[in-house]
Amino acid sequence: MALKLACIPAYNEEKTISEIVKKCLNYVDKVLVCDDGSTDNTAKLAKENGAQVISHKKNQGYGAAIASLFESAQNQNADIMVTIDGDGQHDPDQIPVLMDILTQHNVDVVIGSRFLDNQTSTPRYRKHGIKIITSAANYGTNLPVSDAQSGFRAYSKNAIMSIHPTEQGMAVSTEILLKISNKGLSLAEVPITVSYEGNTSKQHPVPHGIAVLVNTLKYISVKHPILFYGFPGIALVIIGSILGYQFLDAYLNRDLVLLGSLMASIVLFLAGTILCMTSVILFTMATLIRERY
Ligand SMILES: Nc1nc2c(ncn2[C@@H]2O[C@H](COP(=O)(O)OP(=O)(O)O)[C@@H](O)[C@H]2O)c(=O)[nH]1
Ligand SMILES: [Mg+2]
Repeated sequence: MALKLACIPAYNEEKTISEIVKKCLNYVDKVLVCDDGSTDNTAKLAKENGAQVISHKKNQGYGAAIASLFESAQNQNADIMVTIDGDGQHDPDQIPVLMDILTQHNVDVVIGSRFLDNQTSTPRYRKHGIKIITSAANYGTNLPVSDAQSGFRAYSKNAIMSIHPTEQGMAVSTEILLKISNKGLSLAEVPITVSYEGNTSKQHPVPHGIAVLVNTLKYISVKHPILFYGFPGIALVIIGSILGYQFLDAYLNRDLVLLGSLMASIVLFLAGTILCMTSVILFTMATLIRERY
């Protein structure tokens, strides 16, 4: 029989975890909760309500929790894994919607999106932030998803076995998308609702959004090193050369020492060269890694 798991990353979610575990058990064989170093009763309540609990001694972040859940699903040889947040923002009653698409249409990953159908009124600042991160992720992965930051996802056995996340923070959502793209796994999105009532976030959205965006760019820059490092590097080398020429011209023809131009020229030339070398190294590494896997 196919083993269906619901996997919940949870950090201090004692208010909501019991209800979510109970509801998830209506749709899956087993619920795994990754208690990510909670200092409240999350682990105890999750166990009491029938979940298997994986505990991190210290808080490590959403991505680390997702990685532990993937590892456990792999060890248990799970056939389907649904990840769902522990703070009550996602509705476990929508688990069958994701699982049905997975099994009936034979896709590897189904993402629950809050922006398809617009059933959810996401706060404006959040919506814009998520859209920017999603555009960056789409650019890097070539996957046209509408909600790259959704934690409500379903994975097939093939996806469970081939994805090994490493990113500790929220950018793990982008990292997984990149792995889906690199491994040629199939992907679908379905509309879901997300509740924004009560305390739905552990971090302030602005620094949090910026951190996720920077990390997302990190993944994409590795995939497109020439664009991210090579072209800016060449531009800096050219500007540095122009300034160097200016300095030499003034020195040789007008007996002027343009110290500013000389300094700027050296700095830009060096920075440009470093960027160009970075792009070549990353490009070579990315090619080697692609060949290996
Ligand atoms: N922020 C955060 N969430 C974690 C962590 N570890 C596990 N989680 C869980 O990941 C889910 C999503 O986190 P949340 O802060 O609600 O993210 P947001 O709703 O996207 O702003 C929740 O179920 C958290 O309990 C962690 O270290 N930080
Ligand atoms: Mg939340």
